[in-house]
Amino acid sequence: MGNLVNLTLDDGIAVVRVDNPPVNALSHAVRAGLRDGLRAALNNPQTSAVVIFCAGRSFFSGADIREFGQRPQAPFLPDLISEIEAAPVPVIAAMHGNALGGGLEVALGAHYRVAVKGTRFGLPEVSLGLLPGAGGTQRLPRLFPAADAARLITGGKPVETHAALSLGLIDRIGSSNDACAEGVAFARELIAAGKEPRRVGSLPCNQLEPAELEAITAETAKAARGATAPLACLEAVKAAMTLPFGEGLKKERALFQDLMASDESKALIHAFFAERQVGKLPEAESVEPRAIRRVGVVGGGTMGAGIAVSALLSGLDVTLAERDEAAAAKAAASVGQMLGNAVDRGKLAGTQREAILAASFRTTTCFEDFAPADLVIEAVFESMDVKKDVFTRLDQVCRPGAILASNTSYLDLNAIAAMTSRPQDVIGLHFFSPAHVMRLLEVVVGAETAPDAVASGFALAKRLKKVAVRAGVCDGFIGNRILSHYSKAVYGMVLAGASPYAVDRALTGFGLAMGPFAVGDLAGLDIGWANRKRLARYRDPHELYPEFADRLCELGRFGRKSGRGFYIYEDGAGRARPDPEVEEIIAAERAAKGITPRSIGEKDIISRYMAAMVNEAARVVGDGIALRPLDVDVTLLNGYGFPRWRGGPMHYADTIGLDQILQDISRFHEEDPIFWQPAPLLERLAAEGRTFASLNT
Ligand code: 3H9
Repeated sequence: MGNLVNLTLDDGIAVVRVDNPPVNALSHAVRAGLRDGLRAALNNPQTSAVVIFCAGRSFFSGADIREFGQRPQAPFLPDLISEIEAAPVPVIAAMHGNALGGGLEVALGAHYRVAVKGTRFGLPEVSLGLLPGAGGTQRLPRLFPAADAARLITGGKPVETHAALSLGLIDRIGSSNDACAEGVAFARELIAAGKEPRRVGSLPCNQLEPAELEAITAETAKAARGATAPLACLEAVKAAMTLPFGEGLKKERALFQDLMASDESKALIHAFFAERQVGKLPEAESVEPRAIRRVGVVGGGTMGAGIAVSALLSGLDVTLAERDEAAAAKAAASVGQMLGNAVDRGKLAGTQREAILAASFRTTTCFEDFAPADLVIEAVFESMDVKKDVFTRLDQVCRPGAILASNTSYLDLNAIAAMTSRPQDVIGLHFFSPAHVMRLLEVVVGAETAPDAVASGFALAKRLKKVAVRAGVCDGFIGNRILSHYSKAVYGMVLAGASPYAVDRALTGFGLAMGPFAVGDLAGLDIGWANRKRLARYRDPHELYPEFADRLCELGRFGRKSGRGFYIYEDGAGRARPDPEVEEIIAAERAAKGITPRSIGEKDIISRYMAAMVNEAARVVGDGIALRPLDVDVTLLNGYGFPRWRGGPMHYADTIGLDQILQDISRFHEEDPIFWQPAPLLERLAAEGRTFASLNT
């Protein structure tokens, strides 16, 4: 049974207890131990029921993802689950924490299911580019209403205990927090009532109406944005409805194996582990983060208010400063409204909103009110002079040891820190708009930032349920620096002949949530315009500078907020329509520059976009701005809409080959030798036959 599984028998009830921290993944050793424990229990004539239970914080969280890609070793999970289902005495899954993926499939193989309050149940395989491959797609629709089963499997989102009970996934919710005791008590009741094993595989499968199937197929395809696993999940569910159970299992297995071999699942598994590794920082490993309870926010615009809301939703106390009473009242109204939206979305109860606003939030016009704060985040206008003034004043009023953070998205953090007498306490906390929604937080580390201030930035991100990435100081840090570069490639393509609409179409086809021109319109074209003006003095005079984006801004076309940008937004519903006037402006610029437009196909658009992104990302890693390639991937996945199923730009580059990226760059170099220069790190790795992943240690 090994040392991870232990078996006890008390008054006819066998308890198979698994203990494989941290999340009870179903590793080879666990599967073998579980099988041996089950067999030993069933071989004992005294056993009248078996309870499967996990120690620690959770029931099984799924197959052991670290074993994927290695040679599979028996016992295989589907066989083990069939053995559980075939047991001649009732088997009860007693659950707490999470019952996910293969873990929930074990529970579906059991005959009865009990869980304590707060347990979450889900089949998240789709988010790893897989489908539930141990009978989940065949058993769930036999227990659950068919549409709910299909959505749970294709969407991968877990359900909570009460929903699980009402949908028929579990038989009861325990009255205590002790899952094992609940399982044993349930087992005793079942025996007393003379209950037999109840095998889900023997139940008839619930069916989807044709209209429901059509609707679910359409919504799944839309949400997939080019990923294949969600539709494969649906195919497996359809097999459950049309084939006998055993045949359905075979179909599920075949689909699972195809997905397991796909680039998509490798990319998604990379993303899963990258998001966990990104928080592992050598510099902050042995230090304790500083306690953060009271937060100050300077500036109540969209960003400041979003930051305040993010902190309030995580139970922090917030004081927000604005320059005068009118601005403070406006900021308070925005915060109230954002919290109201959280109520509408079911994230917060209306009474909680009132309680938060009454007890944990206040505005001020006076920096002295930041005296007790543990952390103050500046989110004022993106101007060095304004930021310097704010930090000079914060330095005077904040208590020693308080962390002073800037939300700057481009500016030099070291110059900001130099305005204080405590540069060791200054960090960048670069939130993404809307700050209470977007998952990414760049923690920018200045030349003198103390390790415990860095650790505090990461601890704060965790509290705010965000993914933090460590970034060094440079113009734009990781994400915006790379964005600035590939934006130039995008503008360059348009100048060379592509229409902005064709570029957006090609890139959404590649899997991006939105094309770059639609994103520009959403963010406001004036932001990029201001940035280009700021950087104008550093521009190479020989560089081919596209002016059409500036022309649009000069015409007051700032994007969605002004009703026109690259697209026209006329109906108020946010629908975007291409605009011939934009094409005329671009055509006029080409003519003035003597450029004969040529056709640039979808494939070429994607190659240029990706080559520019990967090339700058390689410089960002080479310059030490990002610690590892995986930090770039996590940044682009969580802040820039990069398709998760492609794993991030560095993983994508490894997938298609660094040589290929270099060849593309040298092909484009012939057209524009200033812009297309290969990054030294990219050249070195390609020459050594290595991948970006080889640097992800
Ligand atoms: C599957 O089941 C396939 C089957 O259908 C068919 C098979 C034939 N394996 O996230 P955390 C590690 S596919 C290995 O920080 P939390 C994780 O890397 C699987 N390791 O904790 C981290 O390690 P480290 C379907 C795993 O409390 C540590 O555990 N299941 C696994 O924030 C702590 O993780 C899933 O997709 C695993 N399955 O969240 C569930 N899971 O400390 C995936 C975690 O070295 N897991 N680790 O960095 C999760 O969603 C979250 O980890 C969970 C806990 C919600 C469980």
